[in-house]
Amino acid sequence: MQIVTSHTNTDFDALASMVACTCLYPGAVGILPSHIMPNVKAFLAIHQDLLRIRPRKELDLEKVSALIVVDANNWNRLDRMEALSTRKTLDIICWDHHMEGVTIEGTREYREEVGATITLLLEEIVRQDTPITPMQATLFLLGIYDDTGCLTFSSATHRDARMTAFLLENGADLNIVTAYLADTIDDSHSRVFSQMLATARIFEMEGLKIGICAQPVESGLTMLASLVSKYREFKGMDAVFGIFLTDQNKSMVIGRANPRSIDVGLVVRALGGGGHPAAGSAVVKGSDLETMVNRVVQLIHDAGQKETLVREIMSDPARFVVDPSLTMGEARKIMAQEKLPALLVCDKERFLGSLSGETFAKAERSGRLDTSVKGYIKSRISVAAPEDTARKALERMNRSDDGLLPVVEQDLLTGVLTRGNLILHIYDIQS
Ligand SMILES: [Mn+2]
Repeated sequence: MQIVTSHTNTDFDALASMVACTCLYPGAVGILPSHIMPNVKAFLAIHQDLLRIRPRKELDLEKVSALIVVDANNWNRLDRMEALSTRKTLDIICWDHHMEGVTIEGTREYREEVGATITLLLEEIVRQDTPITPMQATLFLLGIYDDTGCLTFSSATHRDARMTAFLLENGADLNIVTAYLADTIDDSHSRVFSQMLATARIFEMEGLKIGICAQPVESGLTMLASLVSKYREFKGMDAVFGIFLTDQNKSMVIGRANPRSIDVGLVVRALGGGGHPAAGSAVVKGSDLETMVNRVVQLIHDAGQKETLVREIMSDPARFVVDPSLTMGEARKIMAQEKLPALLVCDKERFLGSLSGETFAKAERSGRLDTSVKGYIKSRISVAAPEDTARKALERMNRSDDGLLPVVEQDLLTGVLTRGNLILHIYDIQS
């Protein structure tokens, strides 16, 4: 008998991947681990008869001739399958997206870094043109959404998104998907969350509100990243780091931040993990909670020091600059020709202020385009200094009507910060 199984605490990605295998491998029977996530249990309560899946307790290991393992790479994570690990002739196929800590060695391995294991199986379903029902499409979409936070986690890839489109084309029902995803937080998550609320350490750093939540959690508990995100939203923090001790000497560090605050990626990369300015995580071995908290706090301070400064991202202001001797008509022509959002008026290098499109419209309405720009210069405007942080400049930009910030140092115009500069910075694109 060929069986397909997955990890205990079975989540939707695991269940979806098992069911996909029953489509791809005719005759394969899904073996459901004894402990499954509550929302998966709720789904099965209605759908189980439609799926080729049996509970673990009905399985006789002696009868197993071939094994397919999905969404798991370690014998410890399966439900009492160790006896198979030493069976020499057993054919093992692995479909998985966990790259670290592999102990199950397959005869054939399909292990790739995508957001959900079901994505890899769906690509195979598309290749083989295997038909799927709308009910299966719905379950498969639950698998992708459950593992990728509805495609919002940084682990999500374009491949997961492409398979999401394929499932929607094949009748996946979003009403059912949301109904089952809504239940993904259970009692153990509530306990972790209350603990976060009660024990988090909160501190301020250069005007940023930062929280650190450190606690032991039961191993295998998923959704910790969502709890960190929820906590940050709930408390209105700029950045939050969750440090979760998952067993004796392993902790998971998860960071979530407003992209305009500190760079989470810098912190988690220093711990051997990965991520982006707004989200990232790392698994650290061999440290107790207190040591980890101190390390993370230190790294947050270091990351604060490495903030991008205005002078590193600003542009040369030359094309925005006009002389105060011009008339409004002449200045307006330059602005239109160069397609600029505003002009900066400088007497030599001394910055006097700006001229906006609105000002020109006003001058035109009153028939005063032939008068000097001097009377129209707006001097009370938002500016930035070269040593300001890009984060501070972003806030200033919210208050700028012109969509640009003159960079001024001791009355002299040294640069200009445009929306383009800030976009390149936020999206971390090298210009
Ligand atoms: Mn998974």
